[in-house]
Amino acid sequence: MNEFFKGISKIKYEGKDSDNPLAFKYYNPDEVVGGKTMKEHLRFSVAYWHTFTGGGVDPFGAATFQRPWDSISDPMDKAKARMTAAFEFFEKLGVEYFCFHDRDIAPEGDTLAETNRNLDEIVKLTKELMASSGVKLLWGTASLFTNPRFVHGAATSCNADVFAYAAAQVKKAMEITHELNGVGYTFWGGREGYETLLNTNMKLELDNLARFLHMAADYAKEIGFTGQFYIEPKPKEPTKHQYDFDCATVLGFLKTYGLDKYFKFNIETNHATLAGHTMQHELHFARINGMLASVDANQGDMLLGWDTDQFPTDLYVTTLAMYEILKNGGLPRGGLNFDAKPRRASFTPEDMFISHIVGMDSFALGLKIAHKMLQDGKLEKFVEERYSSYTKGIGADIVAGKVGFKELEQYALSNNNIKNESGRQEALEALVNKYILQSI
Ligand code: XLS
Ligand code: NI
Ligand code: NI
Repeated sequence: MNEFFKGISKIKYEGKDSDNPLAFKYYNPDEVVGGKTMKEHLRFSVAYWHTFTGGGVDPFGAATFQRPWDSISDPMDKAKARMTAAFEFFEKLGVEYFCFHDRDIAPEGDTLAETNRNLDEIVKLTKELMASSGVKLLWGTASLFTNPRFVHGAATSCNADVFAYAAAQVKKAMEITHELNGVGYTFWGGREGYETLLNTNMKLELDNLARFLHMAADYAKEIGFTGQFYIEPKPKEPTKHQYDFDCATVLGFLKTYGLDKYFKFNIETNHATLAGHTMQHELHFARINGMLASVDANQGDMLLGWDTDQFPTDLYVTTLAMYEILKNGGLPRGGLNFDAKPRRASFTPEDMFISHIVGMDSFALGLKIAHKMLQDGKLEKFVEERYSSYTKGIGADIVAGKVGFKELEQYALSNNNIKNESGRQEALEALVNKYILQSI
């Protein structure tokens, strides 16, 4: 078979002293951490759109990425070459999962019927490549944002014909995800939001979004798709006000419309920071509400206000992310999907590998550090003690629902000596630094 990534062989674990950019320094797939292998914990996935479809365009310039399939001009031949190359990439990198949008993997035709035929042809090839490689689909999704028909949104478009088209597209994307045995299906509300209330019926748009998601849940049941449905929150870009702002907003929406039983979250680091949250905040909020299922593992640039989708390299972030993920019991119904792209100037095929390797190493190290933190239990113990007033006396009565305002007033009137303890933030930050530094 034609080799696309010539000169790059299977990426190996060489340990932390290796200088080889094409080797893992920390990610050792079969190494056991807390009873599970790293591979089982981390469930890495490659994002098809960034790694195989995207070319490195930005608002000021054309594609820069040099890819082995660049010279192929027929769109279907190119799509097939990309898919074949993708599996060579997955296998060489040692990643077990991938994710795609319908339009990443197959080109649009002149009609929806032709587009669906293109998709079927590529899905057939994908299925064969999955069978021979053992690589699995983490999730599928539909691009309801690239084509100009989605200029006013998809499920929240003012145009009912667009709503219908989007439904047909998601129906098909769910069918192919089901056929490829996807662990889940993602709903990222690409253009579900608005620019100005001067032209927007927000109530109808939100009601329609809920109607659309109910239809999706009904259809999943009809075709027997039991994979996890994820919603991926994002606060802005492309629209100014995206409806799925952050986990808390989306949970409120899901509960309002009786949808919370069908969905969990796919949380993206760069979206968390765009919403003014840390990634740990979003993961923690989702976890305590039983909604944490999957992660789009990337990072943003704190000086820029858009989704830069960089590979995750910040150990502080990966450590605290893995801390939440371990406390969640892992991501059994999801994974760590690198929704990330190399910088535009990192345009060689080697950069595709190097960027994933760095991301995988950063999460492997984060896993080891977080595991140590949890084993020692010092942070958890501190938090437990900080709230110990609720385990006895009046605190225990509050938690048990035994007292109301009258009893609490009585208590407060006779308690003239309130004493608070230090929150010790800096000491705890020093502790996290110590765990990180000792593990490197
Ligand atoms: C865009 C989103 C997108 C989703 C899948 O910002 O992250 O890539 O992950 O539609
Ligand atoms: Ni994403
Ligand atoms: Ni994103």
